[in-house]
Amino acid sequence: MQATQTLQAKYELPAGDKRFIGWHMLFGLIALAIGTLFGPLQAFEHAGWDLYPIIRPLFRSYYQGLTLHGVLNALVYTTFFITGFFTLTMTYGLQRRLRFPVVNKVGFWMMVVGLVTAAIPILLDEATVLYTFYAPMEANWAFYVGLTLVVVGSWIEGFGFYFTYMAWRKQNPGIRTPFIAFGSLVTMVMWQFATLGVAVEILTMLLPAALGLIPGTDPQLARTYFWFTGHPLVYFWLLPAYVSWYGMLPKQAGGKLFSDSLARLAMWLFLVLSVPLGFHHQFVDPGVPTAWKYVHAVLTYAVFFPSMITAFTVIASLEYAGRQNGGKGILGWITKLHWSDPSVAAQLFAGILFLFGGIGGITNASYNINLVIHNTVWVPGHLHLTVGTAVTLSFMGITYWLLPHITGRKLWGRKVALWQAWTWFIGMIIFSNAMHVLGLLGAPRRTPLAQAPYVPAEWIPRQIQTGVGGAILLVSAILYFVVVLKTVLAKRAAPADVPEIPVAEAMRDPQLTPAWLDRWAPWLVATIVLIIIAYGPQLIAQISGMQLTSPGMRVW
Ligand code: HAS
Ligand code: CU
Repeated sequence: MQATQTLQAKYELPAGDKRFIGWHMLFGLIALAIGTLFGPLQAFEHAGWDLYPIIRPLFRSYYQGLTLHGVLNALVYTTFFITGFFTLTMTYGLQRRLRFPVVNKVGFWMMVVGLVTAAIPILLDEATVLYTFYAPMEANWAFYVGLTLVVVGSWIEGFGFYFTYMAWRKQNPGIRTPFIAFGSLVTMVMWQFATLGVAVEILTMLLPAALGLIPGTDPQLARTYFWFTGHPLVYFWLLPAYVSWYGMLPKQAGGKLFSDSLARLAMWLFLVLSVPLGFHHQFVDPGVPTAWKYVHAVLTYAVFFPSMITAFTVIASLEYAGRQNGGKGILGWITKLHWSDPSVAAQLFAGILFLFGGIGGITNASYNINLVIHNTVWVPGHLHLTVGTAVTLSFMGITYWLLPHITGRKLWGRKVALWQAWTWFIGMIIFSNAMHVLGLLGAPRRTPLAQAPYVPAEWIPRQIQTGVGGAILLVSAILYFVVVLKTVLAKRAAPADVPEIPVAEAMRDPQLTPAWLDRWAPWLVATIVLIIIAYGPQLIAQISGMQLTSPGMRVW
């Protein structure tokens, strides 16, 4: 392993690979820029400052805006960013080029075609079905074709990573897979299992219905297919951030990865446990028997553990870093964590807010409490701490070294970038706190509250708080894009000013990590068996009772 680590220092990403990663970032960040704009519009609407009438000639409704927000941010930005980031972690981690670059290119351009195909009907208000596109709402067929192409494109990029890994493995028998590549592979494999649900949903039901080939859909079965994918989707977003928190952030903070074994164990547990939990999104669905909801609730508590392992291991790594930097006392090390580095600060804030997002997640997973918060504004409060902060703010932090690295520039405006991280943190605390409380007070999610006739007085201060949080987040988003644009449009910098790719060394030689933590077969078998146990009987029952009788609806 020592040999690979020295190599790591020497390997330089070839210019072509940097460009290819850059293309991913370009599309991902354009999606984020457009998608994010609609967030504040929603928040302002809740506060009673409805700007939708002003943009009406372009965007017809709150729901069209909400669809753009969810699809572009949660589905498109994430997928492009993640496949691009993994191109870096795979090749730099394994110290080699992609085995078949053409495979990854085909996958990437298929995602681009898919993005355009799905975006057109959304922009034309022909697919205002939100990012969960529940049946029997029916979008224009092109929306489903586009999403399918994005998913299949991401699979193909995944295959490109597997070929690369297999080629590396052949040349490096017995060597532990370098962690950042390992984590990326596990994430992609998990994603391929996970997306089978939505693939079946679209190809057997939504698309044929939209094309008029079948009379209608079965909404209950469609929801089951959707959440088969929809829950693990959240770990597809989260695990790349974990790859960075375990494998990169400790180095940036001045330390080492506390335990390579625990990091790998957490990743394997996510592979095994991410998929078989989808019914925790369907606790109120009458067509799912209570016993199966119970099974999925228990498994949801199980997937809490790898995140607890992560909290422990990442914080231990950070504590080590803080002490290396001269921190003393029980908490003194926290102040020594390179807070002035915007990439570090962004990821630390992301982790801190994720502690609260995780508590909310466990609240959601508790069946009887879920009945209180389900379909209320609490849920978007939760998802903005998780995907909206733990993931997005981490990805923003990552771009603060990644974009300069791949473009050969110096990060423009470190102070501005630092302000960006702080404003996201503060704005999100205000925003998500308001959303959580509003949810407990009974405010429904996905509702233009300013137009609702039933709003009690006690909601109003929280609605205004939502708007204030949204305004701060808008400022933060603008700062982010200013930093990004100023950085990539600047002149090339001297090599010494261009950030390196941070890869954290483990405290103990990874070769000492037990071999079973670097072996695929048992984990793949466990994953498949658990999915069959948790979903098999219900899928058989729901498919054999399927009734394609709900005609497609256009509710917008
Ligand atoms: Fe969730 C709904 C349960 C995690 C996203 N979730 C959602 C929705 C989204 C979402 C988008 O059981 C809405 C879907 C929709 O539109 O309907 N969620 C959970 C549970 C977890 C969880 C149990 N969710 C996530 C993550 C997401 C995400 C991660 C995105 C990335 N969620 C639910 C449930 C629902 C739900 C129900 C359905 C609600 C309903 O009724 O509709 C767990 O995985 C959480 C575990 C997390 C932890 C936290 C560990 C903390 C760490 C931070 C360490 C700190 C550091 C900083 C590094 C245990 C790792 C240190 C800093 C220093 C300065 C020292
Ligand atoms: Cu979930």
